[in-house]
Amino acid sequence: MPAKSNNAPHLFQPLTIKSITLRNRIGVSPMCQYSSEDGLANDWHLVHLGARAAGGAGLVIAEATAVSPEGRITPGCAGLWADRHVEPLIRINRFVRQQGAVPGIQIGHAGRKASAARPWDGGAHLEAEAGGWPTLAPSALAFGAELPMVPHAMSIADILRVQNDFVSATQRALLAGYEWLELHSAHGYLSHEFLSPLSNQRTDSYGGAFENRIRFLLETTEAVRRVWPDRLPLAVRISCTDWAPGGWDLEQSVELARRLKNAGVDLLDCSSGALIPGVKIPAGPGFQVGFSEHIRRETGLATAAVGLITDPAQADQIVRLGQADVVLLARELLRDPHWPVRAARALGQSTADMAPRQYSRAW
Ligand code: 531
Repeated sequence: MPAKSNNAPHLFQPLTIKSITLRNRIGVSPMCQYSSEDGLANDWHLVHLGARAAGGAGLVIAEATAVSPEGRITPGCAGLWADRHVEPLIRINRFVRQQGAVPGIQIGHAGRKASAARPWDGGAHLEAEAGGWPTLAPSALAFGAELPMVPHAMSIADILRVQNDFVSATQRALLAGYEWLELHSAHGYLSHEFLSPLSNQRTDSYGGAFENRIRFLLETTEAVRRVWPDRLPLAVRISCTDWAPGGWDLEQSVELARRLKNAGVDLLDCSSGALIPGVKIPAGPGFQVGFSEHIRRETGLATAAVGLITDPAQADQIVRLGQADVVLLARELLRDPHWPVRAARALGQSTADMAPRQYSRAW
């Protein structure tokens, strides 16, 4: 494909994956709000996600949502471990769709990084008396000094239970009206902990060789794909590198992407890092885009680029050059929910299908 031809897709070209069409290539990256009680969504989530849907994003992905109570990062994290979580999400997703965006959700399990205080309460591991709980991980290795709790090394029964939790959460996500599902296998949470030799020192079939370390994610993906309808996109977020010697890296990510593609994954969301503390990350504008570009080129799998994407021309170029199919913005969309409309104007594109008519006098 001639990546630089004038017909190349750009930021405001729709994207169809399976039966779902995004009105543009701009997605709201999943961002923890730490604002749930007992995992339930509330008015904060309606306003946070709704505002960004009204702001013109094509895809709005709800925050990392725990598949089990012990899989929450903090006591304020969202959850889908019980049927009662579904109803408030239905309302939010209806609103997101009414604004022309596709509602998505990221589901995950925080592994050894679970049971922490909310960031504004310091983010440290919680003692039991402060509402903390025992954590689970592939191996009994703590994250580090700032999250020192040693997790319980998962038994095979634990692994099967968590995989079943992913399946049940997927079924609830469907009932809640989500049209895009992302499995969280990045940022040092449970599934990433299985992938990386730095956190996975198991000697059974879930540790050691590459084939074994990817087993948890591949089996989970296959099980989820069986209940998540074929017509709906399934994405996986990975950390493409641990930025650490002896850790997970881009070469393994490429091979994993091939396996995930065969397992029915439609898009790989390419992030990096957060498995271990104290790592030097060369963060700068679009610093993870190269991972997305490489994996997309090597595997033919659709990708999303994320990380310090803030500028309309930069975002447009990522899509135009074939470095990613979708750009996911996080903090920039916190600063300005209307960034997509602003970007369209900056790039001389129509805002017709983006700016809400209630706000039309503003543009
Ligand atoms: C930290 C983070 C952001 C981007 C790259 C690496 C790490 N985030 C990760 C979030 C939780 C809040 C902190 C999740 O992935 C759930």
